[in-house]
Amino acid sequence: MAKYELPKVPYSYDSLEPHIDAKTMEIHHTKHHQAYTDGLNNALANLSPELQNMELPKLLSNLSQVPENVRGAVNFHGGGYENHALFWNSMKSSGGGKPGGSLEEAINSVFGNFDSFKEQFIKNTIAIQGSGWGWLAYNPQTKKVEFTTMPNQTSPRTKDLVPLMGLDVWEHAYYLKYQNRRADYVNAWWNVINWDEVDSRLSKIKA
Ligand code: MN3
Repeated sequence: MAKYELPKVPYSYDSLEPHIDAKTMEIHHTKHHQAYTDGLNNALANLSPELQNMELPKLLSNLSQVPENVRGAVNFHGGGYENHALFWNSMKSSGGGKPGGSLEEAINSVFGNFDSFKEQFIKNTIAIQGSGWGWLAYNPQTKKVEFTTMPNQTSPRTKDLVPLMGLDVWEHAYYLKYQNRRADYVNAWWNVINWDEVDSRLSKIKA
Protein backbone atom coordinates (compact mmCIF):
# COMPACT_ATOMS: atom_id res chain seq x y z
CA MET A 1 0.00 0.00 0.00
CA ALA A 2 1.27 3.47 -0.83
CA LYS A 3 2.35 5.30 2.29
CA TYR A 4 2.08 8.83 0.92
CA GLU A 5 -0.84 10.52 -0.79
CA LEU A 6 -0.85 13.79 -2.66
CA PRO A 7 -1.30 16.52 0.00
CA LYS A 8 -4.18 18.93 -0.49
CA VAL A 9 -3.78 22.56 -1.53
CA PRO A 10 -5.71 24.50 1.15
CA TYR A 11 -7.36 26.92 -1.34
CA SER A 12 -8.69 26.84 -4.90
CA TYR A 13 -6.23 26.91 -7.79
CA ASP A 14 -7.28 30.42 -8.82
CA SER A 15 -6.77 31.88 -5.33
CA LEU A 16 -3.29 33.21 -6.02
CA GLU A 17 -4.22 35.03 -9.23
CA PRO A 18 -2.86 37.18 -10.75
CA HIS A 19 0.53 36.38 -9.18
CA ILE A 20 0.35 32.64 -9.75
CA ASP A 21 -2.21 31.54 -12.33
CA ALA A 22 -4.77 28.78 -11.86
CA LYS A 23 -3.49 26.59 -14.71
CA THR A 24 0.05 26.59 -13.34
CA MET A 25 -1.26 25.73 -9.85
CA GLU A 26 -3.38 22.88 -11.19
CA ILE A 27 -0.63 21.28 -13.27
CA HIS A 28 2.00 21.89 -10.60
CA HIS A 29 -0.13 20.16 -7.99
CA THR A 30 -1.90 17.38 -9.89
CA LYS A 31 0.98 16.41 -12.18
CA HIS A 32 4.31 17.47 -10.68
CA HIS A 33 3.56 17.02 -6.99
CA GLN A 34 1.75 13.78 -7.81
CA ALA A 35 4.88 12.54 -9.62
CA TYR A 36 7.04 13.22 -6.52
CA THR A 37 4.45 11.44 -4.39
CA ASP A 38 4.49 8.37 -6.64
CA GLY A 39 8.28 8.48 -6.89
CA LEU A 40 8.62 8.60 -3.12
CA ASN A 41 6.30 5.62 -2.65
CA ASN A 42 8.23 3.66 -5.27
CA ALA A 43 11.55 4.49 -3.62
CA LEU A 44 10.25 3.55 -0.16
CA ALA A 45 9.23 0.12 -1.48
CA ASN A 46 12.94 -0.63 -1.81
CA LEU A 47 13.80 0.26 1.78
CA SER A 48 13.90 -1.69 5.02
CA PRO A 49 10.79 -1.51 7.24
CA GLU A 50 12.77 0.63 9.68
CA LEU A 51 13.49 3.27 7.06
CA GLN A 52 10.00 2.94 5.56
CA ASN A 53 8.49 3.80 8.92
CA MET A 54 10.76 6.75 9.59
CA GLU A 55 9.07 10.15 9.45
CA LEU A 56 9.98 11.85 6.17
CA PRO A 57 11.81 14.85 7.73
CA LYS A 58 13.98 12.44 9.70
CA LEU A 59 14.63 10.29 6.64
CA LEU A 60 15.70 13.34 4.63
CA SER A 61 18.14 14.43 7.33
CA ASN A 62 19.56 10.88 7.56
CA LEU A 63 20.09 10.12 3.88
CA SER A 64 23.43 8.46 4.62
CA GLN A 65 21.47 5.60 6.19
CA VAL A 66 19.61 5.01 2.93
CA PRO A 67 21.25 2.41 0.65
CA GLU A 68 23.17 4.11 -2.13
CA ASN A 69 21.08 2.67 -4.96
CA VAL A 70 17.89 4.31 -3.57
CA ARG A 71 19.42 7.42 -1.97
CA GLY A 72 19.11 9.62 -5.03
CA ALA A 73 15.43 8.73 -5.48
CA VAL A 74 14.61 9.37 -1.81
CA ASN A 75 16.47 12.69 -1.94
CA PHE A 76 14.68 13.80 -5.10
CA HIS A 77 11.14 12.51 -4.59
CA GLY A 78 11.10 12.76 -0.80
CA GLY A 79 12.38 16.31 -1.02
CA GLY A 80 9.91 17.10 -3.79
CA TYR A 81 7.05 15.65 -1.76
CA GLU A 82 7.75 17.71 1.36
CA ASN A 83 8.94 20.88 -0.40
CA HIS A 84 5.70 21.20 -2.34
CA ALA A 85 3.52 20.50 0.70
CA LEU A 86 5.35 23.33 2.49
CA PHE A 87 5.06 25.53 -0.58
CA TRP A 88 1.25 25.30 -0.93
CA ASN A 89 0.82 26.03 2.75
CA SER A 90 3.22 28.99 2.65
CA MET A 91 0.85 30.87 0.34
CA LYS A 92 -2.68 32.22 0.50
CA SER A 93 -5.04 34.54 -1.30
CA SER A 94 -4.34 38.16 -0.31
CA GLY A 95 -1.12 37.20 1.43
CA GLY A 96 2.02 39.26 1.46
CA GLY A 97 2.93 42.15 3.69
CA LYS A 98 5.52 41.51 6.35
CA PRO A 99 6.00 38.89 9.04
CA GLY A 100 5.31 39.70 12.66
CA GLY A 101 6.05 38.06 15.96
CA SER A 102 9.04 35.83 16.54
CA LEU A 103 9.69 35.47 12.82
CA GLU A 104 10.13 39.21 12.39
CA GLU A 105 12.62 39.28 15.26
CA ALA A 106 14.50 36.26 13.91
CA ILE A 107 14.79 37.84 10.46
CA ASN A 108 15.83 41.24 11.81
CA SER A 109 18.51 39.75 14.05
CA VAL A 110 20.21 38.11 11.05
CA PHE A 111 19.46 40.37 8.11
CA GLY A 112 19.07 43.72 9.86
CA ASN A 113 15.58 44.36 8.56
CA PHE A 114 12.89 42.82 6.42
CA ASP A 115 13.74 44.73 3.26
CA SER A 116 17.33 43.60 3.29
CA PHE A 117 16.23 39.99 3.87
CA LYS A 118 13.78 40.24 0.98
CA GLU A 119 16.42 41.73 -1.29
CA GLN A 120 18.90 38.94 -0.53
CA PHE A 121 16.26 36.24 -0.95
CA ILE A 122 15.12 37.63 -4.29
CA LYS A 123 18.59 38.23 -5.71
CA ASN A 124 19.98 34.82 -4.80
CA THR A 125 16.87 32.87 -5.76
CA ILE A 126 16.74 34.47 -9.20
CA ALA A 127 20.41 33.53 -9.61
CA ILE A 128 19.87 29.76 -9.05
CA GLN A 129 21.31 27.94 -12.04
CA GLY A 130 18.81 25.52 -13.53
CA SER A 131 16.16 24.09 -11.20
CA GLY A 132 16.02 24.58 -7.46
CA TRP A 133 14.56 26.42 -4.50
CA GLY A 134 15.37 29.47 -2.40
CA TRP A 135 14.80 28.84 1.31
CA LEU A 136 14.46 30.58 4.60
CA ALA A 137 15.46 27.89 7.08
CA TYR A 138 16.15 27.51 10.78
CA ASN A 139 19.57 26.33 11.87
CA PRO A 140 19.30 24.38 15.16
CA GLN A 141 23.08 24.71 15.68
CA THR A 142 23.21 28.50 15.57
CA LYS A 143 19.58 28.89 16.69
CA LYS A 144 19.15 31.46 13.95
CA VAL A 145 17.34 31.62 10.65
CA GLU A 146 19.33 31.64 7.42
CA PHE A 147 18.85 31.90 3.69
CA THR A 148 20.05 29.10 1.49
CA THR A 149 19.47 27.80 -2.01
CA MET A 150 19.12 24.10 -2.78
CA PRO A 151 19.44 22.39 -6.17
CA ASN A 152 16.61 20.41 -7.75
CA GLN A 153 14.41 18.94 -4.97
CA THR A 154 17.12 18.45 -2.36
CA SER A 155 15.72 19.38 1.04
CA PRO A 156 17.43 21.85 3.40
CA ARG A 157 17.10 18.99 5.90
CA THR A 158 20.01 17.29 4.14
CA LYS A 159 22.14 20.16 5.53
CA ASP A 160 20.59 19.85 9.00
CA LEU A 161 18.44 22.92 8.41
CA VAL A 162 14.71 23.04 9.09
CA PRO A 163 12.79 24.49 6.14
CA LEU A 164 10.53 27.43 7.04
CA MET A 165 9.62 28.91 3.66
CA GLY A 166 10.73 27.95 0.18
CA LEU A 167 10.25 29.33 -3.30
CA ASP A 168 10.18 26.86 -6.17
CA VAL A 169 12.00 28.26 -9.21
CA TRP A 170 11.71 25.23 -11.44
CA GLU A 171 10.38 26.42 -14.80
CA HIS A 172 7.23 24.33 -14.22
CA ALA A 173 6.39 26.74 -11.36
CA TYR A 174 6.13 29.81 -13.58
CA TYR A 175 6.68 29.19 -17.28
CA LEU A 176 3.03 29.21 -18.42
CA LYS A 177 2.52 32.74 -17.14
CA TYR A 178 5.99 34.24 -16.99
CA GLN A 179 7.89 32.26 -19.65
CA ASN A 180 11.59 33.09 -19.16
CA ARG A 181 10.91 35.99 -16.76
CA ARG A 182 11.89 34.27 -13.54
CA ALA A 183 12.59 37.60 -11.85
CA ASP A 184 8.99 38.75 -12.35
CA TYR A 185 7.68 35.54 -10.78
CA VAL A 186 10.09 35.74 -7.83
CA ASN A 187 9.08 39.34 -7.16
CA ALA A 188 5.34 38.65 -7.54
CA TRP A 189 5.49 35.75 -5.08
CA TRP A 190 5.84 38.15 -2.14
CA ASN A 191 2.19 39.13 -2.66
CA VAL A 192 0.94 35.65 -1.75
CA ILE A 193 3.16 34.63 1.18
CA ASN A 194 1.25 33.41 4.22
CA TRP A 195 3.44 34.88 6.96
CA ASP A 196 1.30 33.56 9.80
CA GLU A 197 1.95 30.02 8.61
CA VAL A 198 5.70 30.58 8.26
CA ASP A 199 5.81 32.20 11.71
CA SER A 200 3.93 29.27 13.23
CA ARG A 201 6.51 26.85 11.79
CA LEU A 202 9.28 28.75 13.55
CA SER A 203 7.29 28.88 16.79
CA LYS A 204 6.75 25.10 16.71
CA ILE A 205 10.47 24.47 16.29
CA LYS A 206 11.37 26.77 19.16
CA ALA A 207 8.63 25.48 21.46
MN1 MN3 B 1 7.63 22.36 -8.32
